[in-house]
Amino acid sequence: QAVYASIVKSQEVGRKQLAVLIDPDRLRTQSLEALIALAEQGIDFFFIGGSLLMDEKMEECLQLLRRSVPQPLVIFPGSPLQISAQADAILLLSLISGRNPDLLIGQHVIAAPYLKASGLEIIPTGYMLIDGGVSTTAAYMSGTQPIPPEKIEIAVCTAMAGTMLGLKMLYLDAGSGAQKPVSPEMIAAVREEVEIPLITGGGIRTPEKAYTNLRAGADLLVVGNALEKDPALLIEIAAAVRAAGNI
Ligand code: 1GP
Repeated sequence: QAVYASIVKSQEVGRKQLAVLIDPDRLRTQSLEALIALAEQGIDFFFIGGSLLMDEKMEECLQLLRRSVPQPLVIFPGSPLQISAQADAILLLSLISGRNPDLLIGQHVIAAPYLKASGLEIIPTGYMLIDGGVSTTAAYMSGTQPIPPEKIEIAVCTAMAGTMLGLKMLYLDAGSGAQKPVSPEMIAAVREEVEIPLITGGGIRTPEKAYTNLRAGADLLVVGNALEKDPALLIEIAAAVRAAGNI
């Protein structure tokens, strides 16, 4: 349980963490190479996955990362097709903001024997999609309705229920490429009621937003699109992540 243990340990000491999301479908080799070259600049994890994978690029991507960077590789799966023993861990997502039984238990049943055989560290994660102002691939592909951003109390109760069901982390996601990231008000309200590690992401494009959402109570920030477009932004985002921690 090395990945989860490191997230919990960071949370305990108030250190904030950064995961760079690599979506194998979207990423140009150039950006991946640039990110690899900057990997020492404050990346804690690489997350790999996407709501829709069009070809075999995921394995290639994992191979390249495994050869090139020391950080743990964590699968953020869009489907059971994205299980690979080349990674270190997988977020076993339960889409608790939605009411699609397939993404609450169905796909997990299909995946279970593969997950067991893979030897991956499995981190049961309550996944909450929050409406980010544009229709995201995640919302469309999951056939679920994201939580409206102003319905903070629904997000809080969903998070509480996820915790009571025994999930180990919560991921508040506005969806990849969201216009509006999850609001600091929603993050703070969820933080107030639950103790497990909180991940947030979706539409984070500036160090200021990274800082605000971590200060609001998230422990781990995920950034994808913005770094794919401009890998050099990593330096500023990583500095904001460090600054948001207590140490
Ligand atoms: C999406 O939270 C991640 O699931 C990352 O989103 O690509 O918008 O940074 P972005």
